[in-house]
Amino acid sequence: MPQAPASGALTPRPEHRFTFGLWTVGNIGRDPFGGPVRAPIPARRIVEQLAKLGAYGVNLHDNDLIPRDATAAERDDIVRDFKAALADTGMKVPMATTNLFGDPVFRDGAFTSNDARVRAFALQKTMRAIDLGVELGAKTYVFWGGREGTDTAAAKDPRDAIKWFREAINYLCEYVRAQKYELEFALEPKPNEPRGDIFLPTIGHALAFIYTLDHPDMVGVNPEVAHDTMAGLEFSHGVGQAIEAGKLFHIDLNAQKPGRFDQDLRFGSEDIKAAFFLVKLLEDSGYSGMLHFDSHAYRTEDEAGVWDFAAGSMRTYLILKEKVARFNADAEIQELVGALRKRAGGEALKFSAAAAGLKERTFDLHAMRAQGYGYEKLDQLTMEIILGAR
Ligand code: GLT
Ligand code: MN
Ligand code: MN
Repeated sequence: MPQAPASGALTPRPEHRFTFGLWTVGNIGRDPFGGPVRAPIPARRIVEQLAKLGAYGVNLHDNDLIPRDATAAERDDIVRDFKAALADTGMKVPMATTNLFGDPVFRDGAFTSNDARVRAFALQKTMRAIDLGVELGAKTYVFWGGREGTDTAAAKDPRDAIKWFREAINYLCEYVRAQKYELEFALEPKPNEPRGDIFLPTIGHALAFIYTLDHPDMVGVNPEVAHDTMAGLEFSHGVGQAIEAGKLFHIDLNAQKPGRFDQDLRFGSEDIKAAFFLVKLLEDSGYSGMLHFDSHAYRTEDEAGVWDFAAGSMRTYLILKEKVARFNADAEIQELVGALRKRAGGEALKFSAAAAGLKERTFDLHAMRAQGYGYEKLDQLTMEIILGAR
């Protein structure tokens, strides 16, 4: 008989490393067809409420905390109050980022704008936001290039855009080094929205770009469930490739139906099987970075619904983590998995001129063609774990 998870296992705690953005729980429900439906929640209340729910920390864009037109004195007051809220609750700011998409100046992009002055201004804004992030304790700095793209391919030669993007990231790596900050960069891919087409649209594009930088060791990725799902991709494959390359610096968890606008739904609320295998990958690989929920409550919700959304995001992760443990401990499943591993073999196919015997080897193609793999059974057993029947 299935057993209930150990008491407390589904209760979020700081050691689980769950984080939210100020902009996520603070989302006021604006969309292209309607204005806000919720009042902004003051930053202090967000910090206190997330701490109460068991989160580890809160992330922010410069302008989530500090209005665009704030004076230096206003900035300092806001930062002081925010730091006090962090100190009172023990909450951390592990990640920070720059808003390079809201201001009309970025309508043609920031690092890839066709206007050289805009590109320079984007660097200035980012350096200041990096200073703020570091002041708050951030160790990871995210770059989501929402406006880095085109609405018409007539606008830009993509080769120029990539060169400008590289120039900007190289510049900022040098800035971090010069300041002796302990900060890593994480590029966040997205295929489209708000631009018709965005540069570095997938995890693979971002990874390839990283190796062309002056300091590739400083830069990794921050993939998001919704963004790969929008592109019809299997998210866990991209995440797996990033982990294998040592480049998963951060992750944005949420949910999404394919073929739609960026929904940023509560983690696990769509495609529960994909969510299960994502949690399995993160847990089995020993990923030790932040588990950031980049999502927001349905537009139908009031503030109570926002906190239901936040609590639900963390609880679903923990439920799936418990299911993963059950999968890993299930004797029948492990027998199938063990047989597959045995078949996969340990020896790597490595070419050497001396051992050129492979060209002459005889294969039992008849048997190899006839064999089945047993995935129907394995998948069904997995589904039974997910559905609570095992
Ligand atoms: C924005 C976007 C997200 C990014 C955030 C970081 S901002 O909400 O939709 O995917 O992660 O800039
Ligand atoms: Mn998103
Ligand atoms: Mn995101």
